[in-house]
Amino acid sequence: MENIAQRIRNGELRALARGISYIENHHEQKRELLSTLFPHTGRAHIVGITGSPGAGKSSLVNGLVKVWRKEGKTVGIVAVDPTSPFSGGALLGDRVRMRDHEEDDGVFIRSMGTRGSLGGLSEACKDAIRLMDASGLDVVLVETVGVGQSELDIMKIADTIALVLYPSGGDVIQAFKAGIMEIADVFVINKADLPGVNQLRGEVEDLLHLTSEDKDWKPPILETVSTEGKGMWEVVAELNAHKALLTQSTTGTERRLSQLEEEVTRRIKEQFVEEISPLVKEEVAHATGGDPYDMAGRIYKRFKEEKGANLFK
Ligand SMILES: Nc1nc2c(ncn2[C@@H]2O[C@H](COP(=O)(O)OP(=O)(O)OP(=O)(O)O)[C@@H](O)[C@H]2O)c(=O)[nH]1
Ligand SMILES: [Mg+2]
Repeated sequence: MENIAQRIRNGELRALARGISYIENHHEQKRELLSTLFPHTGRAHIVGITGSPGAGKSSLVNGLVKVWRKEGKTVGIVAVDPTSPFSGGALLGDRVRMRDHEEDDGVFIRSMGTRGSLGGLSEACKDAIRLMDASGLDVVLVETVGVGQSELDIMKIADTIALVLYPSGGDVIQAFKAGIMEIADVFVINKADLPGVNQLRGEVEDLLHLTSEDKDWKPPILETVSTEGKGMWEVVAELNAHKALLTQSTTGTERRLSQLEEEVTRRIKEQFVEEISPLVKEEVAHATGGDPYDMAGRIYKRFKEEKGANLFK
């Protein structure tokens, strides 16, 4: 364990790949590996790239990586596909679009799907990002498809979130409803070579007025043609500027603290649910009546009595 943790810290990509497999397969030493490496995290710039299917996220990622590489930074990419029964095609597509970086050992690419992942994709994803962070990669990009709840969870891991939209994609309202508009730090109108850019910009601006008041960061709206590499430097400049702001201001600390609070709360909940569920099963199976409110109250009371001072031990 010492060995693999040390090798990950040394930036060995093969060790990193193995460590991520430990996470996905719930290897018995997964927890120890994560605890060993946690003190060495917090350095990478974690960037979430989200947007509806086909918006051009992978093409954008490909273009952004080129710029970061020119700046001398190393980059890790997590391509997340929660719709994994069909992921074969999508991930293969990503691989094709990212082949520009195949030979580059300053770029590490990993795809993750829900298939086989027991503890939820966002957990596995977060842990994989931590390993990448600990391995010394400067930027870690997380690409997620769609704008649903699991994407939202995954995005909350990021320091900086970019929402990729495209003309006539019709996804602005959907993103707004899903709560992504509120958490996006940078808006990218990709496929700016297609008609309808100004209309889309207007829609985004209108909705932004509703969500962003008195914040110290005003989310920029940028235009790109990812397939031609247009607008990439500008996007990287804004993402870097956002990171710089997080580092300088208290916003970054607040963000990490609230992320930590959320994560710790969730882990406690998971542990609690695991411990109480046998009791719940038993009570429900033998229930002779009563409503769920009564049952929940009774079970909780019994749980506390039985566990006593040993709660959570
Ligand atoms: N015209 C135009 N097409 C683009 C642009 N960027 C990407 N595309 C095309 O849009 C399609 C989808 O691009 P991807 O980069 O795979 O999009 P994605 O958002 O990663 O797609 P999923 O991962 O499947 O959700 C591809 O056929 C790209 O060639 C662009 O700026 N202009
Ligand atoms: Mg993609």
